[in-house]
Amino acid sequence: MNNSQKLFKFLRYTFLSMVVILGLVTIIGTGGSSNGDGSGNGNNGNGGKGDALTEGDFINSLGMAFNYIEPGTFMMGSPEDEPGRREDERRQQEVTLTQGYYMQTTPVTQGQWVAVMGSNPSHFDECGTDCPVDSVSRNSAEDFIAALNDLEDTDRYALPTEAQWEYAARAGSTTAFANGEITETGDGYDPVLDSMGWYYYNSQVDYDSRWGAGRGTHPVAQKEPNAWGLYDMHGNIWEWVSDWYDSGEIHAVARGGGFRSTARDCRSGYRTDGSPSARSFNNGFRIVRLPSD
Ligand SMILES: [Ca+2]
Repeated sequence: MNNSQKLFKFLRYTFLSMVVILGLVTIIGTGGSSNGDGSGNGNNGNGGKGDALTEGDFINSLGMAFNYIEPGTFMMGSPEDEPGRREDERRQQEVTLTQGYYMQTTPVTQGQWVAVMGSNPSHFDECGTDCPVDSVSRNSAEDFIAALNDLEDTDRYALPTEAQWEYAARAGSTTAFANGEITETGDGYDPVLDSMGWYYYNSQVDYDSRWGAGRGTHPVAQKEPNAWGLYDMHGNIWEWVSDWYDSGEIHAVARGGGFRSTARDCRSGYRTDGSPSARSFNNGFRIVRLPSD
């Protein structure tokens, strides 16, 4: 064995040791969390936000956090008598998800987008790297997912289906919001939503939003998570899902409401639509990772 072979062997050994060490750190780092309470301490000041962005049942190579959502059955859509319900919402129906999946705990952030795509399309770039990426069309969200799949040499990342999104948003609840009923159907203060989401009433910002009324997006995971440890499902940024709004494949569905939505449009059952090529500062997304077969 010559010197360069020795050096190669040494480097390989060092590298493998580091992999083992990193693996142990990863196991220790996530061993304490489980579905539902993995992010339960995520709301106590500066430490909270960092935890929410780095803790979950699955952490990918970029540090994106996901919680495992078990298979199950739920009532999709809102009941006819839910206050604030709109006519274009679908009739309530029982939906069974036969396969579990990993749901990203927050919307895709500007920092995560830049790490994959190289530049930041966001209107609210002054909000910062932990704010949701905005001004992404559904088509460009698909481009991000394709690039992330390439990056990790997998095909398991996808947009959530509309059913996957709503099942995760409800987190076992049957009320308008994951943690209770809606009480404000105008443009005022809704105390239940206020605890979980940024919406028209509470979304004023300190940075220059370059938009009327001084409202904009906020860093993710500052409000309370739902029972399954998911943040910002209600409000902050509308989230593209993979479904089409109608059978014509013209308009794509977005869910959850955003920083300029009134409370009624942030309900778990509400759906809106847009052209899949349209970029709007209202729209972002989060992703799922499908488990191996
Ligand atoms: Ca949202």
